[in-house]
Amino acid sequence: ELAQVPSEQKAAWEKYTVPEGNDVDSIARSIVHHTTTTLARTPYNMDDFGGYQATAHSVRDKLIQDWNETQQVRYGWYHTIKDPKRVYYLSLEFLLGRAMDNALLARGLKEPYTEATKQLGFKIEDLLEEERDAALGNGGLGRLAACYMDSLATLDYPAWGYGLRYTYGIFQQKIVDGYQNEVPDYWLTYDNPWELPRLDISIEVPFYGHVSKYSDENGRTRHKWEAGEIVQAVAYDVPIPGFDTNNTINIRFWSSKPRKEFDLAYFNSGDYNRAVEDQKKAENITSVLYPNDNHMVGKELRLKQQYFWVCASLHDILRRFKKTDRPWSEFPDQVAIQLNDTHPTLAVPELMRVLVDLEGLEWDEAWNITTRTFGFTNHTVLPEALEKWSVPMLEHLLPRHLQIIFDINLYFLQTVEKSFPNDRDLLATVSIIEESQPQSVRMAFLAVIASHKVNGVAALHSQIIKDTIFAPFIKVLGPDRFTNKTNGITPRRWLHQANPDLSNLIAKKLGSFKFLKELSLLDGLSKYANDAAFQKEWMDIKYKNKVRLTNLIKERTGIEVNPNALFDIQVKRIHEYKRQFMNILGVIHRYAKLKKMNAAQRKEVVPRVVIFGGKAAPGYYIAKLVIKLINSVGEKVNNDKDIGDLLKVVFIPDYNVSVAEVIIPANDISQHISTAGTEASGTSNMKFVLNGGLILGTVDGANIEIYEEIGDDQIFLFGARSEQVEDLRHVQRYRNVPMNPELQAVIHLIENGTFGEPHIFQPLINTITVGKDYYLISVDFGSYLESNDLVDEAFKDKKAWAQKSILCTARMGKFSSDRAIKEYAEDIWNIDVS
Ligand code: GFP
Ligand code: GFP
Repeated sequence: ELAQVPSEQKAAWEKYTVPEGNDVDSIARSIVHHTTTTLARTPYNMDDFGGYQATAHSVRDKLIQDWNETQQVRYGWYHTIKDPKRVYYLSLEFLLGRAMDNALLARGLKEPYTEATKQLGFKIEDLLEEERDAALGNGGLGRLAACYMDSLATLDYPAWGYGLRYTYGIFQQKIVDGYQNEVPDYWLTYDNPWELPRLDISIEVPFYGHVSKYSDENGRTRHKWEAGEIVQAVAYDVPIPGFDTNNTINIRFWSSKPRKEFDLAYFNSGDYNRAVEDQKKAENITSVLYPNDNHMVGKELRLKQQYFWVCASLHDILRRFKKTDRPWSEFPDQVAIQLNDTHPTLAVPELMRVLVDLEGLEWDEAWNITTRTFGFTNHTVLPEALEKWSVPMLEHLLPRHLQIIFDINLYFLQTVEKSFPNDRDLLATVSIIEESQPQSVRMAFLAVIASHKVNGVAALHSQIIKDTIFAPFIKVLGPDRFTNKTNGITPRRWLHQANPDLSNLIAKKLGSFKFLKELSLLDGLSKYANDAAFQKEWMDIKYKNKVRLTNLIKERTGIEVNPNALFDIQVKRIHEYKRQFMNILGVIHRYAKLKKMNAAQRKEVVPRVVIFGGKAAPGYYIAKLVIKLINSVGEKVNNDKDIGDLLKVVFIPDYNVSVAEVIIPANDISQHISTAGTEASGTSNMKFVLNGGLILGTVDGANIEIYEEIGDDQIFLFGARSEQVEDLRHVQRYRNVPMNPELQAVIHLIENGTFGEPHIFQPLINTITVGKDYYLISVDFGSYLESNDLVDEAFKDKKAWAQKSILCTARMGKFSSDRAIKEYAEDIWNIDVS
């Protein structure tokens, strides 16, 4: 219970609340103060890391002040003027990257901090480099969550994120002998200044045990879950500053801790070791982020993570709601909860359990509240990614939740039966329970049934989910439940922070930095696209960014590349559906072609640097072979003196958010070449184009909407269309279609040992041999090569290319995450800005 400060002491509180200044002197003072107190160091034993830490603590102080202001004065219920409806974004991944530069830019404090640190003998760029990425995510889904938090804060929405504080983030990737090795990412080695431990906020999370029935005073049958194990969830808050506003929102990350009380049974029986063991087991729950991208693992520990997180988050939300004494029926008017993928779907039975078992509501009322509260975002249609939990495992870990899921299913199927009598097949197709051996729970179906809105992440993807995985639900629930929310990215990090020179140039041209909060203003650049002087300024910055990447490549791989070459980039998780394999096969084709050319022909060639980056899931054998192949091809090509700068192949190790910030601004072209219909959206495509790059891509995900905005002179689209894919697969499979001859020739080069021991790559080659090729590389290879030639041709015309580059940036207004978040706020969450 928080008490108001009595009026006598209020004066004292006010007197001693002296806000710190934002001038250089005050900033330098606070850095020195943190050096000598927080770090207990002195100028005599300082280094860049210490400088970073002290500066970070100084910035953190400012964020906390804004955080308090936002949470307590603006939204905090007891001080407040308003008690607005809030949105809670539940995401098992938040790929935040570094915080310091972001915070400085958000608060407009980069300049005084640069000066203050300079006076103390540091270079701010060096200090920023000392920060370790917060890498609590795999790829697109986690980075999307981070962009959305940035927009929610910037647009002044009352929002919170809830996640898990993994002790180990996504592994660090080392390349040894061309192969990926994984190193654990123990990112909390040093103190993390960007989180506020709130050890007082802790929630008990039950597991296992059994359910008993009893009659309440009204003679109603009620259920009581008696847990077999209880783990403590402790809160760590990470402030998320809005850009050019003091609004600072929060992500609450939960960490598992042993319960405060020892298990008395063990203690009394004198089994001290056993008691300690159990305590340690509790800490395991949040120790590691599962490194599987688009692949479901049926491990009990993963299920435990999900429930642990959902239970703690929901109880925190419910506690906050209960402070106002509103009736339960108003819960959905105060609270919107977004399920980021199916990972948090256990929140559905958990809310039902609280409302029915603990609060004594009738089932129907509880269900009504539940469905009005939740929204669900689907991010993939890949079957191997769709979560299904085995019924026996659920029953063991969460016996009451399983009962509730069965009841939800029963009532749902009853309503379906009423509307569609005698349609047994329909009942089986929409059932939450899959009649597999053992039975399993289809989490996506549960999420669809329990949410008032279900959305995909790009127009094509939202259509595909309606046509395929959720098609029967259109019939049963009606089309209105389904909607599209095309993804977006924050221009603050992906333009202003990653590409400061370009951001400054744009501001100079447009007269202000307003475009960073209203991205469609970029359109104002279009009229200069043809202006020779502006083109020069624009391309000079591109060149500078390419030099910056050239240095990073040299430093991380030892490879020297020429910044005048065309930089062709594909960075993302390594996955068969994303077809990095096709890219490297295309590179081999290019190499073979170059080798056959005479000197005169080579003169006409556009030199190209093909850049890859991305992690493969540790158990994903084929994806890891793709990495090996890229490195083997690079080894051969890069050392071929005869070819020189005409072609270079680079694999940048340990791709992460901060590396992306260097890579993306340096692109001339980026590749987004998934088999049509497999990449739900993609978001890096948006980042590359925003930074003045063209796209080489398939007619998939958000590529299509980018094409609609930037026009076909700025994008090279190729390949099969999604509506053809199924037929093509069938044909490939059963008709013995011969492999594309150019592809055949490339495979031959691998098999004859041009790139080292061929047997290593056999399993990879087998994935595309006749009768297989699920991702249709052979089908698309011809048009892929043609598009690559078109790219070369276009790049030769420097002036036209500069114009295209400017138009790319100018036309990206739609892809701001601000636009996406406003759509969610209006159509799904029904929340207002504060
Ligand atoms: C409470 C108070 C807030 C305070 C936070 C700190 O919020 O003013 O900033 O605790 O955790 F109301 P709730 O989490 O209870 O909303
Ligand atoms: C998934 C999808 C992407 C999509 C993101 C964000 O990404 O197409 O852009 O979610 O919606 F596959 P990953 O988490 O799998 O990278």
